[in-house]
Amino acid sequence: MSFKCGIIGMPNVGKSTIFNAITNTSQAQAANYPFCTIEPNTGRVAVADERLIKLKNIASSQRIIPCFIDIVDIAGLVRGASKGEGLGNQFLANIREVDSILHVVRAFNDEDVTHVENSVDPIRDIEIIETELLLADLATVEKRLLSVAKKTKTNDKQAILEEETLQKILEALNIGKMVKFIDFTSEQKNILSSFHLLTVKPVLYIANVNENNSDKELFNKIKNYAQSKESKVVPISAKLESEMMEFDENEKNQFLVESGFGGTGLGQIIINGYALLGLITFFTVGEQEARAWSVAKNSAAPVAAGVIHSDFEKHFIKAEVISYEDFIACNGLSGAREAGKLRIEGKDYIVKDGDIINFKTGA
Ligand SMILES: Nc1nc2c(ncn2[C@@H]2O[C@H](COP(=O)(O)OP(=O)(O)OP(=O)(O)O)[C@@H](O)[C@H]2O)c(=O)[nH]1
Ligand SMILES: [Mg+2]
Repeated sequence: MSFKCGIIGMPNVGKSTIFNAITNTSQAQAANYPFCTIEPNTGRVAVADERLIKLKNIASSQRIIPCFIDIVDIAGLVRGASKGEGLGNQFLANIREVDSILHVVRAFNDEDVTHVENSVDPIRDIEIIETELLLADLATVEKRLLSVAKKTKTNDKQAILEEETLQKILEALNIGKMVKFIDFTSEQKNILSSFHLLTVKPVLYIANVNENNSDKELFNKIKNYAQSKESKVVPISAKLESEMMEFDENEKNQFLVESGFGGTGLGQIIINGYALLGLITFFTVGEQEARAWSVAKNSAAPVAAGVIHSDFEKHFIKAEVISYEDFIACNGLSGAREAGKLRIEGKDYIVKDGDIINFKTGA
């Protein structure tokens, strides 16, 4: 199972350039005119995790298999998209399909690069996009309320819960509050995904900054905004990264650090994106492979087993668990077992980041 991150933003702000840089391809056409991208581009990136190398070495596994994230480069969005302006509806349908959003915001000055609003103003740009997402959700909720009203007349319990949840969402959207900031009951939370809303998705902001990341004024505006939305911003220079396609990962990283960045754009997105999505990593380690898997934080052991194979969740019996630290300290499985660090856990066990797990299933 891999997670899908959608790249969104205003037209011509560098989304496809960033997509190419982080997927290390030239797959997406990037050009200096708005709406260059129409059909979404998709690429898959491996999540680098140094722990995998150590696990492979200790267990003498033949190979490493990292987790993967799918990146989708989506068409640009303008004012009125929720009413069909620009590539409106098509764009919104592409966003519905992703698990989380990478919102690219222009934070570089270059008179040669067209801005559809004719000036560089990151907060205005963010607000245009987020307003369109809110309006799209509003339309979805209003439509759904009309269809559920027919069922509530018959006192259908599920329909009543749905209507009550939709009303709560409607009130929030009407005051400009995104769905992810609403306090839902667990019953309401359970039906939320069936509405396919947009403002429920986690957003990580990407500031497309100039080549030496020196213009802190524009960047800090985005940083403050991101903080106010309980999110984060990663600075990336699309231009600089797109000029380093020939570099290997280490060279790229070193060059970017020297240029005033925290590392490669992809590295920064993964570090910040994982936390934002509430994802953790667990491992399976054997002679054949040392492999990383992603699961949502606070997942019980059977859910984690289900990530490996959907049948494993149903037929879960128990999990043999060693923490990453214990596995390293005891030099592997047998050492950990001898030291009493291998735990047998049942279906209520909450998987921790770094756990090395061997699932026993009846499947
Ligand atoms: N100076 C400068 N130009 C950039 C930067 N990033 C992108 N550009 C240029 O901006 C133009 C648009 O880039 P794209 O990556 O196609 O932008 P996009 O957001 O995918 O555009 P649409 O698909 O049309 O929405 C291209 O000419 C890029 O070379 C940057 O960091 N600095
Ligand atoms: Mg594009």
